[in-house]
Amino acid sequence: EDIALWLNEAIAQDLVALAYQPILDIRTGRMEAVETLMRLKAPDGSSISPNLFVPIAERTGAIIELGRWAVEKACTEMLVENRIEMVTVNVSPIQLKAPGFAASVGAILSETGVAGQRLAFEITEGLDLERQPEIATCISDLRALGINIWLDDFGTGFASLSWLRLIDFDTVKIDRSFLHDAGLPRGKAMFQDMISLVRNHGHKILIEGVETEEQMAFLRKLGIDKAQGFLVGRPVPARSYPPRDPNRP
Ligand code: G
Ligand code: G
Ligand code: NA
Ligand code: MN
Repeated sequence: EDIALWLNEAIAQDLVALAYQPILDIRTGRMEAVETLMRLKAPDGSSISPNLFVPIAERTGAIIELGRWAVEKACTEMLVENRIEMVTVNVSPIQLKAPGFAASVGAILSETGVAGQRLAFEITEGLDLERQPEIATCISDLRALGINIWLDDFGTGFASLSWLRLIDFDTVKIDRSFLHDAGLPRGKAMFQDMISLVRNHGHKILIEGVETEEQMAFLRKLGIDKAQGFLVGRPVPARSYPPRDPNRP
């Protein structure tokens, strides 16, 4: 577990960076926001996927400082610079449970002068929310700062419906596996049922993993609010924004 050791050093050693993937507002055709995605450089120069290092950082607690750093960096390099109106940042439930997280975000907002409304935190359903009251408390503290709260990877966790019932998410991101399965007869019905469920609950809907024009036409027909995926744009560094073609960094 070499990774566990140098995750603590990654910020000081300048081994961590952020990439930003665009989110399209389907109706207006404008880039509504970008999602912040953490990148880690190994000492040998190769890149380590968050799928690998985030679970380790969650176990060791390093995610708390890495996550705080990501919020601050996204604020300074994207929002203060006015490269885009809004950014989303992935936030681990471990961060939401740690004392002082909302306060540390509040401090970043005051130091950078960024309005909380320009941030959305993407939360992945996972933990049993009903047994974790400190998470709901933290979420309401973040809301009091103006921060938008989005549900990420909807449909993959074991507690999807209880999260939807307990927290008033601004936007729900449907996990990309559902769009891919929508190409199959049974998958299509499931996809449309999920859309109805989320929409009837009053949340905006973002579909992830949009890769083809055919999928985008399908989403338009269903009246979906937002899309993200390789068709809209890949994750790229801050300096690629604003893009010359606003829909394609
Ligand atoms: O973009 P990529 O495939 O590398 O992202 C893989 C996974 O890692 C995604 O599920 C994404 O939500 C998650 N992830 C990316 N950046 C962060 C981060 O800063 N914090 C947390 N908790 N998860 C992240
Ligand atoms: O779990 P989360 O949705 O945050 O995952 C983000 C990850 O998904 C990133 O690693 C990103 O590179 C990847 N990703 C983004 N768009 C697409 C896409 O259109 N297709 C596929 N297969 N992966 C994507
Ligand atoms: Na995400
Ligand atoms: Mn996701």
